[in-house]
Amino acid sequence: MKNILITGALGQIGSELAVKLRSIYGADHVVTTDIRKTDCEAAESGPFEILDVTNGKALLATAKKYRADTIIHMAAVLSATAEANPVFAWNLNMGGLMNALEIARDLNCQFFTPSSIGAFGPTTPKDNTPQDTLQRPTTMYGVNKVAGELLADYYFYKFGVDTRGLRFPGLISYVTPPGGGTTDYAVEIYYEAVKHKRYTCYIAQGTYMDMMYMPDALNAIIELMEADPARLKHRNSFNVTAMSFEPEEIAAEIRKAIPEFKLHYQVDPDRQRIADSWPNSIDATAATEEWGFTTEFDLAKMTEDMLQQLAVKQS
Ligand code: AKB
Repeated sequence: MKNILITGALGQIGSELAVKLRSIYGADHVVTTDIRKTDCEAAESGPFEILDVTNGKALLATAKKYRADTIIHMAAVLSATAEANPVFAWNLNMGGLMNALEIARDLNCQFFTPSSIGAFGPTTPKDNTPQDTLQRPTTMYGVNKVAGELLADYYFYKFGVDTRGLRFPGLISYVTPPGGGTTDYAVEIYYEAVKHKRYTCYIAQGTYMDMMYMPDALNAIIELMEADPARLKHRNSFNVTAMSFEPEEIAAEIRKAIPEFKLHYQVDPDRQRIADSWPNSIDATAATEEWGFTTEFDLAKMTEDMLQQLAVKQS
């Protein structure tokens, strides 16, 4: 990775990844792009271009302009937004991915794009979900993710493009909030705990989903991209996770610092349906064996850091 182009770079993952990559590879070697500009470090700390990934010509021109040898393709909508707008999601998530893969092929770029626990469905084994298993998702987001995994593998087998990917769980961060996801409650709960000492959760009590703290997710992307290709039996995409919990467990952890914190429920049937179709917990053994995946943050350590950082941010 010498000259890196990130699409959707001002979103939840991209905005932090860009800053970290610039600190490693140099500010001028990471160009951030997004459909619109917002005031944030990822847009200000190095080159930034407005870019709609469904415009393949514009994407190619930007990749050429910055002599990209690596494309990190983040531009996509998340599960709840995709479910509300399935045609829009298909066009953006698949159209953008196809354009980005074609340019990676054309310019001989290494390529990363995230998949998700959303690539699994109700018929997938629910607990300790294996790396290689049944994937019949019942959401548009899941359909996009499975198709994206297959497409990225196809570009590797057919054209030799060095495609790599991770199946991310819910990602938790105090920097850029997520939007339109099913796991977003696990971020909102911290903001509300610090601000109002209470939270009304749209996901039902007892619903387990995998989660990971953003610093671990960023390390995982960089480690996978730097991994020796000879060790990779899989490419698109590796199961990765740091923890699995249900809302009461995160609330109990928050109460260690904010004892008066109250958790109520007002379940959103649409997002609950999505959550119910996903695994309770996934198995990341393949990632550990093939490129040394590890995590630093469990629920306790993440909660301590989130509450401290948000207290400063919201003061
Ligand atoms: C979502 O909830 O849609 C995402 C994901 C797990 O892919 N956070």
